[in-house]
Amino acid sequence: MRAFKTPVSTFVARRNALHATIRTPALLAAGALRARNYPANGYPFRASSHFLYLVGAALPSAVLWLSDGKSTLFIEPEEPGADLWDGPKPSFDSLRETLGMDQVRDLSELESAIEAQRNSIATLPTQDAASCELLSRCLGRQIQPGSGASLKDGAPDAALADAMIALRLRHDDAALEQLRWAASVTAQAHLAGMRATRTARSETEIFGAMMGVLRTAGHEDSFGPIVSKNGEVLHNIRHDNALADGDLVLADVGGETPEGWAGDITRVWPVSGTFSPTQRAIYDVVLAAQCKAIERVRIGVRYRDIHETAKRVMVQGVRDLGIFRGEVDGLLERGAAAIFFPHGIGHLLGLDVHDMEDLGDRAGYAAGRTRSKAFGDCYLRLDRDLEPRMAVTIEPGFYQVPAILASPAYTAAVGNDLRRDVLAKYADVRGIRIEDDVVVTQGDPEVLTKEVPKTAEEVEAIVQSGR
Ligand SMILES: [Mn+2]
Repeated sequence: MRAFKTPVSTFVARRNALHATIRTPALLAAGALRARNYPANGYPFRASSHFLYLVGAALPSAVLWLSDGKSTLFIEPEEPGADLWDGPKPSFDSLRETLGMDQVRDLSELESAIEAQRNSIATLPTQDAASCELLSRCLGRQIQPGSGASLKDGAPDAALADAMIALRLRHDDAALEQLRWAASVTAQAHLAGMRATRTARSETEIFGAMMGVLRTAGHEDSFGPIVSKNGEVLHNIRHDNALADGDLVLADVGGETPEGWAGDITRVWPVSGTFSPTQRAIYDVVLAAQCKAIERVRIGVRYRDIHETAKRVMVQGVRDLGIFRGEVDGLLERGAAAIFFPHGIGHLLGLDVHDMEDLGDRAGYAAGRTRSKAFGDCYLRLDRDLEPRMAVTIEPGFYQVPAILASPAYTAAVGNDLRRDVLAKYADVRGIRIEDDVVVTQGDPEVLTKEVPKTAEEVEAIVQSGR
C-alpha cells in the first residue's frame, strides 16, 4: 500500500499560521520517553499531538520555541557512544533543513534562551511528568500533566490552546490525506479480522490478524484496541475469551499513521458467519441510526442534534421490536435512549483519536455550551456546529449492560414501558456498535471508512469467505 508523507512546507505553513494568531511566545514539548520495566527498556515513543502537528517528527524530549515569528527547535544532543545502540542521529543543521526550522539548538541552552520572556510564555502540558517538570522549571510556574482542567479563560495558555484548536479543527489537505490513509489501513484491518474469524478459536487470533495489517502498513494503533465478544463493556481491552458460534465479535480498532493521524472503526460480526434473527434485528436498528446520523453530517448542523437524531432512530427501532411500549417522544423524554445507548454519538478525529481531548472540553464544546447532566448525554464529547474539513466519528450502539438494566436510577422513569419479557428474547445481543470516520464537506459527507462494508449481508459474506 502507498505511504503518504506530509511535505515540510505544510509544517512551516502551520507554524506560520500559529505565529500569526498568538500574541505571546509559546513553548511546546514533544514529551519524554517513559521507562517500561527498567530505564533502558522504554515504551514506544509517541510525541504530543500539538508537537507532531507543528513539527512532524517524533523527537523525544524536544521542545519547540515560537517567538517573534521564529521557530526554534531545542533537542537533546547526541550522547557519546549512543551511536553504538541507536545509530547516528541527524546533525542540527540537517534537522533545521528537513524540518524547515529557523534554528535547531541544544536543549541545555533552552532555559537561558527564553529567560528574558519567561513571564509571558504560553504552553500546553504534555502527558508525562518529566516534560511537565522541564516546562515548570523553564516557566517558573507549576505545569501539570494535561487534562484541560488547568486552562483558565483569559490566561496565555488558554489563548494558545484556542489558537491550536482553531488550526486543528479544520483539517488542511495534508491532514485529510493522512486521515484517509489511516482510515483505509484501518478498514483493511477490519476486513482481515472478519476473514480470520471462522478459523479463530479466540478473540486474540482476530486481534492478531488485525494488528498484523496495521503493522505491515507501518501503522501503530491509535488507542487500546477493543476486540471482544463482550461488546457491552465499552472500553474492554482484553482479548482472551474463547469464541463459539452464536457469539458476536465487536472490534473497535484504529490505525495511526507514522505522522500520528488516527483511524477509528467499529464493526460487529457473527462468529458463525450468520447473525441470529434477534442479533440481526438489533443490528439493523443500530445501522439505521448510524446511516441516518451520517446523512446529517453537514456544514452548520449542530453535532448534538445528530446525537439526538440517532437516539430517536434507536428508540423508535427498539420500540418497533416491542422492547419499549409507548410514544417515541415520551420515551425519549424519560431517558429511554440511554438505557441501551448510554454514550455520545461520536467525537472529533485527528491526530488524537478523541482529537484534542488533552484540552478538556475546550475543543469539543463551542463557547457557551457545556455537558449535559443527563446519563448518556453526559458522555457526548462534541457539541459544535459542524464546519467544513472537520472530521468526526459516528458510532451509535446498543448494549445490554447488566448494571444499567438493574438500576432504578436509569430505568425507573421508563418503568413497565421497558418490556423485560420481550427483551429476554434478545439475550444473545450483548453489544453492537457501528462506527465510521466522516469528514464535513461542502456537499455530501465524505465517509473515510467506507471500504469496510456494514450491511448485515455484506458483513456475513466476508466472514463466511474466510472459512
Ligand atoms: Mn470512536
